[in-house]
Amino acid sequence: MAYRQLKEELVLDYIKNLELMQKRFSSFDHISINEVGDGNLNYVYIVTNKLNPEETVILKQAVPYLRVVGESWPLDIERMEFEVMALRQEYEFCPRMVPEIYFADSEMSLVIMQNLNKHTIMRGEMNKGKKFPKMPDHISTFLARMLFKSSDWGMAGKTDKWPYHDSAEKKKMVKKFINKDLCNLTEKFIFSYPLCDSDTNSYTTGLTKEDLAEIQEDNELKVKAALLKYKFMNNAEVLLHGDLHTGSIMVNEEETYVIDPEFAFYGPAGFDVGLLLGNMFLAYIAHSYRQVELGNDPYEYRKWVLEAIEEIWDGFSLKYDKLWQEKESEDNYPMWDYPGGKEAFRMLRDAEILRIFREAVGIAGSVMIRRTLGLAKVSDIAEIEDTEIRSSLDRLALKTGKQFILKADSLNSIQEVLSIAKEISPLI
Ligand code: ADP
Ligand code: SR1
Ligand code: MG
Repeated sequence: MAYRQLKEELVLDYIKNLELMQKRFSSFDHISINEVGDGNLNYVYIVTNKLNPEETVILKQAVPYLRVVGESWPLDIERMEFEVMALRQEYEFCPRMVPEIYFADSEMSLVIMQNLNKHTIMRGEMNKGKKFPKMPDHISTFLARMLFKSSDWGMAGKTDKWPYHDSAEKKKMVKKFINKDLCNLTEKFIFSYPLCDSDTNSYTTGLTKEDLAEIQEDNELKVKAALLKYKFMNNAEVLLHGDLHTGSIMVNEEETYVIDPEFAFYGPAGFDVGLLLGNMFLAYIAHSYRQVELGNDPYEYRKWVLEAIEEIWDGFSLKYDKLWQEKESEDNYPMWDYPGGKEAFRMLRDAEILRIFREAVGIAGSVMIRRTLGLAKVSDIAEIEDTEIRSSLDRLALKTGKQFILKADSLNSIQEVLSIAKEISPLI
């Protein structure tokens, strides 16, 4: 079927005619359809049988433009294919952590998937001051599995002939995930526009020329940010989600799901970790005010956010390391089979994890700057109404982001990263 945009009134017609949906819904006589796409790119409909709310699906369709900007910014609708391919790959590595796909139609650029109706978007819940004690363990598992299993370290095929490891499968994956349109958005909206005086930027009126110059006219910062962008463009290391912020995570007390991987591509290993940590640090800053607004002493919640950040990093690094050791012992690769070889293997793992860590810190900084100066905002700080308070929090986000980028290459532990954040926005 040739592409046409399904407006709300057309969704039911479309669903009704699908054999798979006829099996899932006992009747189409009392269906409710609600558009919930609070995202920047697509239309998302919840389709539910009002007589049996367990009969429910999500239909997500791409439109041929960037929704947050409008039709003046055309965008390839092929992007839904990347979301579908990524969801399938994530489901293989991390079952029960991404929604199940029920049906996909590439010509219509849409996917019908599991409605995570027992989960809510983590950002919104965090804004309300909710804690999710199991989330760091879950999300670090997701990150470790995705990043290790899709890498050359994790995908090397086992062969018994020299050179023992074979990279063909990974190269096929890199090719499959050339996601040029959405990478182009990231290159521009994260790594370029916020770092210069671009028309696309938008920020709190209270930020001064000096605040902007601190970011947009600092040579050392601009060089480091440009190098991060270059890594993003060139280092096809692991299959990334590509947009792993707290609005792409759906949670409840027991479970954590990751949605919306349309930006998936093969990129630098620190990118997803950095994106997530940057968003958590924005929450840390936002809650110096949000908690007061909620009538609480900010200390306790902000402490939890920092502990969650630490737990995500520690969990990720330990699990990544463990997956690597398991892979090595399964493959019985002779590289480390000599006296002292095990120590060399450990040194390699440590060096690689440190490299990912430093890259993630730089990315976290880039994300904090883009969400403050760039077009696409996140609600944590942006939805605080008082302009003066918002400006002061924006300033903290810029300062923290800047220090992360400047210091990333000299940092060795997550505690050092937390210390930078606490120096700029004290945990009180
Ligand atoms: P976009 O790609 O436009 O950013 P998202 O995939 O983030 O869109 O979806 C927008 C919103 O739709 C989410 O914030 C969430 O509220 C809802 N949503 C998306 N997928 C699901 C799902 N599988 N189950 C429940 N709600 C979902
Ligand atoms: C203007 S680009 C839109 C942004 O929304 C998505 O969720 C990504 O974060 C992207 O950068
Ligand atoms: Mg999206």
